[in-house]
Amino acid sequence: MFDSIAIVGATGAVGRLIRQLLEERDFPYKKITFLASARSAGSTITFKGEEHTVVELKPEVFDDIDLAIGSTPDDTAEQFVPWAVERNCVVIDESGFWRMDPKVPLVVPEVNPEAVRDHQGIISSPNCSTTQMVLAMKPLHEAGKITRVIVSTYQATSGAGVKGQSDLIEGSKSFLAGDDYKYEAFAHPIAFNLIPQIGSHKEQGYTSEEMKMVYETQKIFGDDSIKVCPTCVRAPVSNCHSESILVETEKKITAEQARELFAATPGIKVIDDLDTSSYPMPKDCEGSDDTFIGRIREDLSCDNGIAFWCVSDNLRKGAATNAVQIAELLVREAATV
Ligand code: A2P
Ligand code: 11C
Repeated sequence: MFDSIAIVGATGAVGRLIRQLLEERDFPYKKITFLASARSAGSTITFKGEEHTVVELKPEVFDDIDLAIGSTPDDTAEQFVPWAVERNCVVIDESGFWRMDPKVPLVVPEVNPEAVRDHQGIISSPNCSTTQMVLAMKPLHEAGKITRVIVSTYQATSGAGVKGQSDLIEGSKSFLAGDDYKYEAFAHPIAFNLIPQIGSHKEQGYTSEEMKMVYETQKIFGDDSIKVCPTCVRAPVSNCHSESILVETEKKITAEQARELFAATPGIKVIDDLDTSSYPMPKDCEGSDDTFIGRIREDLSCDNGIAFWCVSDNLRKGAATNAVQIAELLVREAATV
């Protein structure tokens, strides 16, 4: 039990969802503080029927906070996390800044809950495109040991924040009206288009988003021998990332076995009947904390391959839900010590 908790970045899109989830899931605490930049300090947030004033993020605010859940830009997380940890406040951080630090566990509670036990004050939550993929990989890895993954993503514009959303909506309206539109979040029009680049050029022709999928996956499974070949694509979809995933395993897994393994995994729902055109689609998965899997089939090009389609709400399980689940895991761990 943490007496005093805080949301850092409480005014943001993910911060708003974290608030909603803490309320929905009745997360235990005695005091809650909402932190954001000087821009929003002094504004009010209504939470559980009470008005709270947003407080500016500064080192001293962590003097009496035990647990902070942060969803801020990377440079803000780089700065505030040490302020909190120095004051014995545990931080669950959504940003990309701390994820690959060897001292920081990177956790998806259904996949590697044991990793939180070694934390030294900071626990990171993975990138949204990694989280849904590792959750889907987990039962297949346990059953057949995954050696290789080929993944192509179809990522929603909400992954690029509020500006990504307005680019999709306003860009689409302008496209249909034949007007010009100046895109802010994307280098190319996203309306009626696909953009095969998310993030900057990182290494060997792969983007930063793609390399997150490689390194974060290996860290979460504690296994650098898992080879991941990603292609990340921005799609004109408002919310929910979709992924076409092909995994190769040491031990053969049939499509039927894979279907059963997925169905038995907490956090996964299977929708898979091609004859009735039943499969997960972003429009149906929005607002759910689950990760949805369909189109499960054996690879025609190699002996031990399983191909499937995976959709998840990138703002929920991809961000806010995973962070709140890590907080719940910490509470359960503390109760068993
Ligand atoms: P603010 O609303 O005051 O800018 P989003 O990803 O939806 O843009 O949200 C980012 C969150 O991180 C917001 O709550 C934002 O607060 C917060 N944030 C951004 N920059 C800073 C900063 N320099 N210090 C504190 N909070 C920040
Ligand atoms: C996107 N996945 O869809 C990104 C957003 O490392 O947490 C989240 C980036 C991150 O653009």
